[in-house]
Amino acid sequence: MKGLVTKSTGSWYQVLTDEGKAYDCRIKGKFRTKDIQTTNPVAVGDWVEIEPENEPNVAVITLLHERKNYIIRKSVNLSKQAQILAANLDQAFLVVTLASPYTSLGFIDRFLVTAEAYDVPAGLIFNKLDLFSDEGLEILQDYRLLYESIGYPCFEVSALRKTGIEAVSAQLKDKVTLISGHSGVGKSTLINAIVPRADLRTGTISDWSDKGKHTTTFAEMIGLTYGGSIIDTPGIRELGIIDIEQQELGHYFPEMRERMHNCRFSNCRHINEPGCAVLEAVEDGDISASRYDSYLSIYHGNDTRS
Ligand SMILES: Nc1nc2c(ncn2[C@@H]2O[C@H](COP(=O)(O)OP(=O)(O)OP(=O)(O)O)[C@@H](O)[C@H]2O)c(=O)[nH]1
Ligand SMILES: [Mg+2]
Ligand SMILES: [Zn+2]
Repeated sequence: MKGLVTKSTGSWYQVLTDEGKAYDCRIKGKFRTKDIQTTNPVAVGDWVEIEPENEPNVAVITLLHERKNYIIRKSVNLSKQAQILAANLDQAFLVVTLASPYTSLGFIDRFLVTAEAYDVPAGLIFNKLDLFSDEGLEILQDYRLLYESIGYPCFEVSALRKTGIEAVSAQLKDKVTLISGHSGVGKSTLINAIVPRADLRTGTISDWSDKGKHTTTFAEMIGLTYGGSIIDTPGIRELGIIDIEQQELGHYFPEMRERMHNCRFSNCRHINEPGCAVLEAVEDGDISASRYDSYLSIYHGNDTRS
């Protein structure tokens, strides 16, 4: 029987079959993702084959269907291991807050690079607008201009006050969407604002001051009545990038990608080469210094800082 993985706790998976029946499943056998060692062989969004067990609504996952794409990150402690956040995505949004907690530009860029590398269209949702000072709103406009000019859709919301929600909802129609971001940025609060019946557990005020505390502990897919689905995930503290060669990194920065064919050398690393079109654009301010800093940071392997 074919089914869709809608929830994953790490050891148990909830699988929804085409007939709309939900099964609690365990995995049987070995599942591999290319040559990458993953902590979770099966992820939310995966299509799998299941075989029902003797108990009602219990089954085993026997086969993993090929993925269209996925978002993956290096595990924080086990450097050889990777974690698949979700699979078969139409788009991925990073929920960003500029205070409580702070999301750095480096973190945003690592998320966008990962999405580019794994062929998932990405965008940014700036949350907690109700907390922004005038100065904060100005910084926000700078960020928004920067990322929209590169081609990433940006949204501004207050999940708590339920402002700006309609525009996000419209963007989700008929698509499978991953929601990611640091713990406490308001991912579950936002999804509750979009889908009230989801009734996801959200943090209390004291929770987010402690970045180590996660309110959401497993990934879960929630269907939208108007078509499509949205995936809530546990907060991530660090976003380690795996599996990207230094030589291909520039391709995952769209503003570099569109200029690098003008570099004098075809194997230009865009670091100190003469006639580098990317460096020229950085000097002219056509490529933002923060984006270029992120490029250098990932290039040199300083890629796990939050
Ligand atoms: N002021 C304000 N607070 C918000 C907003 N959205 C969420 N919060 C608060 O931020 C805290 C964390 O919200 P959650 O939705 O649990 O955050 P999360 O991103 O799901 O966190 P994890 O599940 O730990 O990854 C809660 O206290 C929310 O009430 C907002 O728009 N404005
Ligand atoms: Mg949550
Ligand atoms: Zn170059």
